[in-house]
Amino acid sequence: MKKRLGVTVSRQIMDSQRLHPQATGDLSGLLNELIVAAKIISAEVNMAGLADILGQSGKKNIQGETVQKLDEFANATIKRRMEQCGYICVMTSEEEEGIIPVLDGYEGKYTLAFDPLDGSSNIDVNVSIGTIFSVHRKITDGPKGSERDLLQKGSLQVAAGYIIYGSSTVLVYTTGEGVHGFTLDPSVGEFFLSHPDIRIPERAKYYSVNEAYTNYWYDGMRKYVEYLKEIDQKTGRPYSLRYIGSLVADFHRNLISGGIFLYPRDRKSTDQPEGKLRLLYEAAPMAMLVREAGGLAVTDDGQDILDIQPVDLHQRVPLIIGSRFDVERAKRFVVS
Ligand code: P6P
Repeated sequence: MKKRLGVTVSRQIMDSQRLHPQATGDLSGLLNELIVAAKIISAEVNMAGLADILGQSGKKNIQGETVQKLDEFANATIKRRMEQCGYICVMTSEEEEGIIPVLDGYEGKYTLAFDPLDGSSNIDVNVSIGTIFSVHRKITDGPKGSERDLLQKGSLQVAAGYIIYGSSTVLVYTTGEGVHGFTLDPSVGEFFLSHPDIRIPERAKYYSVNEAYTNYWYDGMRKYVEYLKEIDQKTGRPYSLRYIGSLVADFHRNLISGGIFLYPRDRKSTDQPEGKLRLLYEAAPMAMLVREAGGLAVTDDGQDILDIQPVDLHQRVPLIIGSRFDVERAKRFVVS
């Protein structure tokens, strides 16, 4: 693909829409509304240090507003924007228990699942955090959306993506025609194409897992992670461990540089036996992105994340995701 300089994300969305003559423009509109929300959140995240300092004192921020917790702010920003955009019929947020309706008369043909600020525990230590989103088509009759419209397989997503608020704010998304990355130029408030047609390297350079939980893993997972520490015959060195503890940051690095991220089942846990990550807001959107970029995402039973039929808005799944060669090899260890 010829490198096109200065392409804005809005231009990319319109170009993609033109490839589908039957398109109504609703998906484009949905993405553009989400992008406005992302810009608002990005501005707030970048002020978080200052706002947070003021917030800790219980004072008002420099605009004289009451300081909100950033994840509450991000959640409210996306809800406020999307409930009246006219492109979705129902939403669900990682931050909220039940479904979130849209305003009467503003029902659209898509659904939205989102994690407004994943990794928010890292805000106070200035570690990258992110917003993750997943879009499906409405499948029930009538204008009102329902839980059934949200509980759809990841393979049926029409769009998925994330915005990572780090040293720069980067939007990465797919509508099923490749994965593209855009970097926000805050001086003009535009996302410009910076990572066209992202392909995850076939082989991982890094592995990302919280080794503090080693004693909670099943044998196959323990053996696999130990294997990664041996000298790799092909490269002559072991893998490097990189674990930030913020899924969007760990996933983004592995997507660009090649890596495998693992959040295994916990054989000792009673409340999180399936691990910590949620299917609708984290595993499924990341699985669509990685598949579109040439990678793979499975559970630690070897099941493709995209094939899982959700039964609960907040169900958790174990996740092995990243470079295809490495995920396939991990499956051979963990699938007993
Ligand atoms: P642990 C952040 O809280 C999060 O949901 C993901 O972003 C991240 O990958 C994971 O939890 C980290 O979990 O148990 O290693 O701290």
